[in-house]
Amino acid sequence: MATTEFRTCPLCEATCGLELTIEDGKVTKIRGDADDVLSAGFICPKGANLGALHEDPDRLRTPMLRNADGVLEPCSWDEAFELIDERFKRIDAEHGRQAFSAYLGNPVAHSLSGLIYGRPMLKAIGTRNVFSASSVDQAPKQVACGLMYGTSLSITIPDIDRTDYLLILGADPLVSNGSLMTAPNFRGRMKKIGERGGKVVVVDPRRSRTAEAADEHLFIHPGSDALFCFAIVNTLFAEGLVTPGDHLDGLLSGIEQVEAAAVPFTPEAVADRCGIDAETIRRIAREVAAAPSAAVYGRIGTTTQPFGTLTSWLIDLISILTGNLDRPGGVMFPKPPAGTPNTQGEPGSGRGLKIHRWASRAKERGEVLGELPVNCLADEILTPGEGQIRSLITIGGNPVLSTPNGDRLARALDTLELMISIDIYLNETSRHADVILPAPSALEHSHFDLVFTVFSVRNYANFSPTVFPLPPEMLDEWEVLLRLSAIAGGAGPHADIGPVDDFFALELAGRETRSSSSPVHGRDPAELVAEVGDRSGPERLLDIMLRCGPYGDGFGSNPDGLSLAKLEANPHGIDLGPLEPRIPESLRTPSGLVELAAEPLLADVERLRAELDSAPSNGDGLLLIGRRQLRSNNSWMHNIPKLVSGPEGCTVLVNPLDGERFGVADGQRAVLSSARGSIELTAVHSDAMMPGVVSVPHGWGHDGEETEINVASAHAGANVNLLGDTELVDEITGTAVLNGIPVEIAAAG
Ligand SMILES: Nc1nc2c(c(=O)[nH]1)N[C@H]1C(S)=C(S)[C@@H](COP(=O)(O)OP(=O)(O)OC[C@H]3O[C@@H](n4cnc5c(=O)[nH]c(N)nc54)[C@H](O)[C@@H]3O)O[C@H]1N2
Ligand SMILES: Nc1nc2c(c(=O)[nH]1)N[C@H]1C(S)=C(S)[C@@H](COP(=O)(O)OP(=O)(O)OC[C@H]3O[C@@H](n4cnc5c(=O)[nH]c(N)nc54)[C@H](O)[C@@H]3O)O[C@H]1N2
Ligand code: SF4
Ligand SMILES: [Mo]
Repeated sequence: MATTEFRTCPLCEATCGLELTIEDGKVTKIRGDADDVLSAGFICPKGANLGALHEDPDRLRTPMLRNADGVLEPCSWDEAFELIDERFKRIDAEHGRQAFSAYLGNPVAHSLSGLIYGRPMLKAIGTRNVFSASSVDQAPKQVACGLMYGTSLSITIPDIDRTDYLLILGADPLVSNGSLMTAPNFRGRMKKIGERGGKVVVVDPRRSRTAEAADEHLFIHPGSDALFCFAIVNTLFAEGLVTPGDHLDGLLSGIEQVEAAAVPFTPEAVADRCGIDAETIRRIAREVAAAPSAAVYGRIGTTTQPFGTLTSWLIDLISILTGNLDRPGGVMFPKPPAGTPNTQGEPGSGRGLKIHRWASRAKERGEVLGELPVNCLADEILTPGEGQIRSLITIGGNPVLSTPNGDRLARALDTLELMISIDIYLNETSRHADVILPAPSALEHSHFDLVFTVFSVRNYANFSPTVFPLPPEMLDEWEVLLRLSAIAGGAGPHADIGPVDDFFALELAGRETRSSSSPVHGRDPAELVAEVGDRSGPERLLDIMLRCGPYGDGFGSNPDGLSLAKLEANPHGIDLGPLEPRIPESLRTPSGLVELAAEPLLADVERLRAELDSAPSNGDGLLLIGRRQLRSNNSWMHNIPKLVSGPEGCTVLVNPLDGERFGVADGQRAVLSSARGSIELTAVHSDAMMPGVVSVPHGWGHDGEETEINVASAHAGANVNLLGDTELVDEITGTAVLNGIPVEIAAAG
């Protein structure tokens, strides 16, 4: 008999609602859930293959342990945890806690278990050597926004459903389905901007799918967005177009410093470096200022470049100076149901974002967001001396493919005394582990988007219960993380995790009851924990967060409010309305103001100014940029036959003029090389590329060696990150430069 289940897709930030048809314990059909409060039936090819991912025969279903011959083979959970415990103790005794490290990959952001139990595990280990995908991704945006608004999750989100003007830099949401902007069916939402008489402009060195659908597209030289944005800011001041709006009266600090800093960046001064003429830059500035409402949005093309943090800052400055911060149609702060640092505590009581509180040992790269940039991980492992990293745990990460110079990192991983991977595959990274702990399939655990409700264009809440029961031989990811926490805490490999979990629940409830702004202030934490009943694990903690959150039932004080039970009764989610103005209530800077000219940002402006006097980074040569592909998910999902056999492959897109210039024909095999390495792949001529720029997607290069991803290995592609350079970073955050890498191209053979 067929049954229907509703579930949020955990694969990307769009968080689409899916309708699953289940027959005889198998998913026989997946389509978009037409009643989903946010996605209203939208789905992409990846979401439609969630069943295939569940069924994938290569997906790990037992732990794996490296045997005496160095080969990974299946083992029991006890054997896995016993080995970890033994090595953990040995490394700890000999070298202390700073010898341990962790890499948290992209899927952690989509995992309730990972989000709730990952950090406590890191705390139990007690190392500062924490790395994550943030430093090959959005850390610059989080730092820029954190310095301006007070917390690393104070990210402004374009209110695209009401805006009259959307300026997009370095993002291709029609393919990526949006990032730091949860907005399923971006194409539909974008079309409505036009129907309202609005305009969409895309700034990108490639005429992306989004640029194709926009009203206007401007080619820009890779890495020059900070200059372009500064020239817009310069124009706004020069032409008297700075009007932040009455609603921000008395709430902005540093506007004079911004004006002074912008002086050298006239449209004329930046035009050549950007490849955009001065008059066009002025026109865009005037259009943004004149639009009834406007939102400026930048994504991966603007963060993973040498001035990622400055670009992110300038993008917000344009919105602020044109009166578009915190008002409908501009950029706004969502109010997520489980709360965030900017819904908790008293406004005006913020401590602000601190950065560079410590530095990595070997490369001396500064801490941001409590982490170190993954760019220095290999050096921190390979450089001998006090504090050398000797152990790594990866959680849902494949840094060998996703980070620059992954080949060197791979060699470093083989020198570790203990490497653990929590993953669903034996792949390019996990093959270096001593122990692989399998995570269940997405359909074998419940789901709630703690992170993406913070970045959504509409406030909403949606909970997905488990579709298939966890197989008896499996542990859930939170149980694995708790077992590892117990080992790090000295409780050994067989610890009963129940009491530890109870302790977490009590601790969370206690934080609420102690907080003067919480609806449960002053109550007994044990009473709250008792009230959430016999739930355990992340669901129990989620229930507490929801009930104490901004829409919560407050454990009785607001009886119609949210609880997990209420979400369970609403399988298509609950709409919590459009974004609403949240300033000053959301600000957590020490001053209680929006800090337009935070010191670390201003300090980096001189480096940008020096760009005006220097030659472009690769003269007449080529610059390499990346792109997303509809049927890929970073470095994985290439093992799903229906996705990988589609029309997209791992190719280098080259402007026909460059093809001719360098003797590389359309469809020909080409060698692409940088100062760090070279790869061979098929060249495709495309006038969508700006001349002088080539594009290669990341996440490929499945060489098949000692991995068990057989479909992916048959569609290997090349690893573009072999061309990356761990020395090329955004100075403030240490985030890797993935866009704008100097390269050469030649016909292969
Ligand atoms: N050149 C270049 N490099 C890039 C980028 C780029 O634009 N250009 N983009 C960067 C960005 S934005 C990001 S976010 C990173 C992503 O890079 P990573 O953080 O490495 O993440 P993924 O590549 O998504 O790899 C995810 C890993 O998690 C495993 N996995 C999948 N589902 C689960 C699960 O439910 N549980 C667990 N435990 N594991 C799971 C997969 O098998 C895979 O090994 O790549 C970055 N690398
Ligand atoms: N299908 C699919 N969806 C995904 C992913 C995936 O792998 N596949 N990955 C997910 C992840 S982890 C993330 S972080 C998001 C990323 O989401 P997006 O940022 O929307 O992803 P991209 O398609 O890489 O878009 C980046 C754009 O920046 C452009 N670009 C490159 N360099 C520059 C530059 O210097 N200046 C400007 N202005 N533009 C530049 C590129 O040409 C490209 O069009 O996507 C998510 N969604
Ligand atoms: S757009 Fe993202 S969330 Fe929606 S179905 Fe596709 S992968 Fe899933
Ligand atoms: Mo990402």
